Amino acid sequence: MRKYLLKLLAISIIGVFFISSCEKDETIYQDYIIAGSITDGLIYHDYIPDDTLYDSQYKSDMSNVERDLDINHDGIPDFKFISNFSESPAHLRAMNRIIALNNNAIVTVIFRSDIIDTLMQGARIDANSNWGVSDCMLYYSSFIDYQDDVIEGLWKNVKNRYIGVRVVTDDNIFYGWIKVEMTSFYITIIKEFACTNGAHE
Ligand SMILES: [Ca+2]
Repeated sequence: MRKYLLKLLAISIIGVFFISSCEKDETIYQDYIIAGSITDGLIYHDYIPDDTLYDSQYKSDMSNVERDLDINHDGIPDFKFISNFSESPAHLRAMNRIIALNNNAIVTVIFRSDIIDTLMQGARIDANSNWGVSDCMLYYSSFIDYQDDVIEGLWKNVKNRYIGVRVVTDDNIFYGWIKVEMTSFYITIIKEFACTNGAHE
């Protein structure tokens, strides 16, 4: 009987530890973030309406639209979206890229440290993600005389995917995601973003 009670007690203790460790993972989110997660405790911003990076006034001249994002809401811009578009009878060029400012970084694909990955909802973003160079491409296409062309990037016509980001300050690291869509190959739409409250290293 005593042996049975001890066994029951041991199982109960393990159970309590297991449950509390699960709760911890769901509520703290210090060292990682899950793409698409808007759990309590995260810094979150929803664009209403969505922010469309498009200059409706462009004609044949170069059009340039920029946006600064302050992901961790500390008043310091963290990422700069840049959308260029130019067109003439002989050429067409569209470039949509993001600059990681200061010491911040963007999750890129393994084979190119300047091509932004298209993360699915539920993807984990943490220290082990593939962090790229500061100047990264969403999508770039250039056609000259409608013959030569350059195409780079993965975001053409992409919806419901996420950009993984990291903001590094003097004493904190913040992990975040940005939900972006691209209409056709040249219009970037920023929809929402979230960020941890800072992981003490
Ligand atoms: Ca900031």
